[in-house]
Amino acid sequence: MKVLITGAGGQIGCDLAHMLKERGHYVIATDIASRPLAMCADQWHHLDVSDKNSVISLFRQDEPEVVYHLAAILSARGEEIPQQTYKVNEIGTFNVLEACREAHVRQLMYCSSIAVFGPGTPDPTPDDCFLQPTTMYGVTKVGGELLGNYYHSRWGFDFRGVRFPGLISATLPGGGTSDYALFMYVNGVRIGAYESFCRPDTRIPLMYMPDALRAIVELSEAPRDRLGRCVYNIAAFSPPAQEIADVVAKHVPGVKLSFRPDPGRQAILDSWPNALDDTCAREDWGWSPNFDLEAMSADLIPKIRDLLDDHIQTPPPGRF
Ligand code: AKB
Repeated sequence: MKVLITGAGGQIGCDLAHMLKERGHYVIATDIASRPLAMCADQWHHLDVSDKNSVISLFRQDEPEVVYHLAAILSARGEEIPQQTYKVNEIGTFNVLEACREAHVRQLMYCSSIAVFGPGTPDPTPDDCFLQPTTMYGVTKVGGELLGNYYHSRWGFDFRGVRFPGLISATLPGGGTSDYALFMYVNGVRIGAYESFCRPDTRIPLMYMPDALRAIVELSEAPRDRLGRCVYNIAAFSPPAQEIADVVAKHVPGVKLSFRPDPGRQAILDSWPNALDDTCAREDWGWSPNFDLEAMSADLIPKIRDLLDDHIQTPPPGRF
């Protein structure tokens, strides 16, 4: 099957392309940025999702059956450039939905996030709960969910999405507020130290990348008549930041992990749920995570060491 990915140059793209190739798909990867070294897609195209004509003409030319829409500016970066974030995330999602309609794409897979929620949600937070995010990123993710639901009910378009927790992988993120968790691992292994920009008691939903990829691919493959909704919470683990530091320290002897909260990013973290209730995903399409914090750490730390040995990536200095 022909699958197209938008925003494939970000944290998820290379790993998702790899998983889709392993499942036998022909993968067309697109991004406004240049092709990452580790990208294994069959084709790479430059694509700015905020440019509607380019999105429509690429979809018409390549005729993908399924589109994974990853292109987005994340929460911390989004607060620095809210107008651009609206353009890429909200208008970009509208353009992708319109292009799907015009080019007869069968299905759109949408990456939403815990950032659709704001302060005061129940713990754990269910799928159907008030959505009052405090960030532009969160506002645009709510907008994308609602647009997708509209295309589903108005035209029967097969729109599906997951609300990702903060994702942890050996591949570097770009501008997220959940990135403190990932950098404890990456910088802890790479330079033996990391100062987190949050309090040690900060607790948000997190997930290891292989589970996140499996979730979105399994949701794509689930029979539509089993799905009671378009967008699902998915959950794995929600440790306090101090617990992550303790696990990293156990695996990386001598690592120095400290905490210096940044008020802006701490406020965003405090506005997000502590944990998600993913009962609907479990019941409708059999979702279940494979990795808890300990299993992830045992798998991830050797991968980060391998990447450093291969010099595939070096974290940019001062990046969140
Ligand atoms: C972010 O921190 O902005 C993202 C997210 C949780 O959606 N990783």
